[in-house]
Amino acid sequence: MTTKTGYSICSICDIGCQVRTESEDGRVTRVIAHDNPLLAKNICFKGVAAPSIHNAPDRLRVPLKRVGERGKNRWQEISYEQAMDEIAERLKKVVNECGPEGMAVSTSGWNTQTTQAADRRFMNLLGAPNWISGVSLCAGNTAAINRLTYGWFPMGDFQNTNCIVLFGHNPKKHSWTPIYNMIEAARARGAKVIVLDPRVSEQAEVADVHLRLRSGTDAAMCLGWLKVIFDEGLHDKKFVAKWCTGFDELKARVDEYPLERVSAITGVDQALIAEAARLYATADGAIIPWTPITDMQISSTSAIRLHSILRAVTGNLDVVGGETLGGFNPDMIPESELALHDVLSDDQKAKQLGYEKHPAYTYRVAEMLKAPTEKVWGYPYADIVMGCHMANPSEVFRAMAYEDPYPIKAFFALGNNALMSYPNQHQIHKAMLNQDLIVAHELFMTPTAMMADYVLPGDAFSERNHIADTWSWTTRLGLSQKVAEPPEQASNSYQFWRDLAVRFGFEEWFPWSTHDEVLDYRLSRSGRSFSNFEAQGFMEIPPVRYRKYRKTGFATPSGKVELSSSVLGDLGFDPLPYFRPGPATSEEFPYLVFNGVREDPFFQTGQRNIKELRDRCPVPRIYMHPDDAKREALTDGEWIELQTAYGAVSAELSVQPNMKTGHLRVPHGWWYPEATDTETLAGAFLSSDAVLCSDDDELLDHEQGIPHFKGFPGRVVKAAKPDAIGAA
Ligand SMILES: Nc1nc2c(c(=O)[nH]1)N[C@H]1C(S)=C(S)[C@@H](COP(=O)(O)OP(=O)(O)OC[C@H]3O[C@@H](n4cnc5c(=O)[nH]c(N)nc54)[C@H](O)[C@@H]3O)O[C@H]1N2
Ligand SMILES: Nc1nc2c(c(=O)[nH]1)N[C@H]1C(S)=C(S)[C@@H](COP(=O)(O)OP(=O)(O)OC[C@H]3O[C@@H](n4cnc5c(=O)[nH]c(N)nc54)[C@H](O)[C@@H]3O)O[C@H]1N2
Ligand code: SF4
Ligand SMILES: [Mo]
Repeated sequence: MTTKTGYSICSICDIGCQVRTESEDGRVTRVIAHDNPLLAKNICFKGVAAPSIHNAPDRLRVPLKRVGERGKNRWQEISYEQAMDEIAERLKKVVNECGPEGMAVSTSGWNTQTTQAADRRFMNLLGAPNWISGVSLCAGNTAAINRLTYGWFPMGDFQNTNCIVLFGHNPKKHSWTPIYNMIEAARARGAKVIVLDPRVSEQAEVADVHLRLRSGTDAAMCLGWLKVIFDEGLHDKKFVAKWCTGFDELKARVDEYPLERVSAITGVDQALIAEAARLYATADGAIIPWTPITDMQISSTSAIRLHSILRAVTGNLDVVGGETLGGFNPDMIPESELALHDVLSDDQKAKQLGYEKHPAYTYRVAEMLKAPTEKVWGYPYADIVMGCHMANPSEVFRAMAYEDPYPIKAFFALGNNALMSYPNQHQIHKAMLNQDLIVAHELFMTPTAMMADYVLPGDAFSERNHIADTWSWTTRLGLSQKVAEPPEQASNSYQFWRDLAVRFGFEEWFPWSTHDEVLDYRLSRSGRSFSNFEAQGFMEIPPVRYRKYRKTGFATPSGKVELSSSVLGDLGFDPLPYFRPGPATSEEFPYLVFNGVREDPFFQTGQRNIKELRDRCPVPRIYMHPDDAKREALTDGEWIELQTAYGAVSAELSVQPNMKTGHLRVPHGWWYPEATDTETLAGAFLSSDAVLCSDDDELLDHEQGIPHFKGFPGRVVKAAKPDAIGAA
């Protein structure tokens, strides 16, 4: 028997813990804690379950070609080579008929790990601008908006901070474990924690200050904090005077938000708002860690900008205990370079959907930030958290469904359950039905894969080498080693794009014939290869350098922190942050619904097919306060339907005293792999939050085109458990 042990970057969820992985005869057998005591706690039960996931009996092992009607789950097994030949031919036909903009790609990249920007590289060579990603709703868009204020996306210094502000963000022991551990450690050192959450979440329960704001009102709350900070002179006046532009304009805007108004919008007591603002501003080292909550609101751009403005005006930027602007790791060639963004012509960039109406993370802004980005960070483009210059997903699905403003006829989903991972699932479904070619690259037969023409099996993290670079968010590099063998016909995502590129005559642009060769290339600037890296250790963290802007300025057009954004102003948007309310509740839809509260056993739409995880949470649950349940005559544990003007979700009712009255929580990502019913696509139309929200332009964040998932109107009714769900 051959046994192997290696370091792995777990990709079951996107926080990427480094763990130890063991295999026997090419099959992964165990995932265990790190051998370094500082990292040993960074593991959760999903990571431990990775062998069950990677060895699952329903794991895809052979390329499949659709034989039945689209979405009916009938397949023929074919070889990888045949699949790639046919995909290339069909894509060429689409490109001939529609132009390269007639192709769209959706990926998250968290889990496939291995793309190395080969998707962007291929698309840029082809002239295809319509790349979208789940990071449009999660961190990628935060990165793009942070760049407008100070040119990078900072990371909090958890080790040294005195105050942590969690805008809803609720890491738990089995949900983003490393962040949970860092918060616990900071708390143990005496750091204060402020939580803003409508619910008494796990983090709120132990917080120093808990602001139970109404869902969807974060931007107003931040404006209230700034009002207190400016009125009481708690801002860092020297830093503001020397390094910020637009202070007077910002102050005038903030004056429009006296605490009476902020309290009326958020539902939080004025004194408590002021207490929290003072605690944050006077902490001598405070952080607002990234949160997905403000990534998914109608005022998303303003809310993200307000976080960045709070960091800057309180002097927490690039200082010990505050938030550091990392820049690129000089030892690793960044994806920003590998992507070849300069090869895509200006004309094709301008065809990127979203460019006109919702440009904040499209190429349009990337071009505006090119010169300062190159000056400060050494590269013209900064792909931070993969995002920053992508198309607007809603516009892409509209073009796929209605061929407006032009047709998109080929769609690729790699490691991304696209059908359920954006707003307006009905439109995405319609979009998929109108395609000439859909390719899914997956570990399992998801609802998205069921809609494909070709389903290609991917490899899993135990089956490949990798160096995780946190997608340029930080400068840390982590080692991941292959200990197991992938299924024979499986590919990693780099291989997929390279094999397609070769079929398009782009071989000279892809001189690295395997993923391992790309890793060697990416390390070559430090004179090393992958094997040198693994021989040296499991992780590299370059020393942090503070206040780098003193030498370089900030990577914005003015070189300063732009409290009033010149880029937003030049694009015709309000350059100052503001609060915009979400759609109002009514007699018909009296509750404010928010999605999220991630379930410990699953990552997003995944793992419902893994028994040991599903047993921990067999069905989706909607949370409601006991007073609301009483009024609706509903009892804990019965099946209900949550309805909005756009769709409905079936789930079990969970009556919870820690909910805020008038609010409902709907989980994300539920489908039922055990359901054989293709009418609902294995239950994808029974309990998915993606059916609940519209993505009509007037309901999107103006600047980015982001939907409002936190605080939209809905109601609940009694309903039978849907038959398709079966015995689970
Ligand atoms: N409606 C709605 N949409 C959302 C959200 C929401 O709350 N509601 N949340 C947003 C957020 S926060 C995020 S982070 C994104 C997440 O969006 P995604 O990153 O797409 O997350 P998943 O739903 O887990 O889908 C990932 C898929 O990749 C597959 N996979 C896993 N590992 C590999 C691999 O190594 N190779 C390949 N080829 N495939 C692999 C899994 O089987 C799974 O089907 O969704 C966003 N979209
Ligand atoms: N086990 C597990 N862990 C995960 C994931 C997973 O799928 N499973 N997903 C990972 C990913 S990709 C992400 S993005 C994170 C997401 O996880 P979190 O950052 O924790 O975010 P959510 O789970 O969406 O919601 C967190 C809190 O936000 C509150 N909330 C709802 N609406 C609002 C609002 O409008 N304002 C404020 N301030 N608070 C509000 C909710 O009450 C809830 O307590 O989790 C990560 N961790
Ligand atoms: S928190 Fe769990 S699932 Fe996520 S990377 Fe760490 S071990 Fe893996
Ligand atoms: Mo996320």
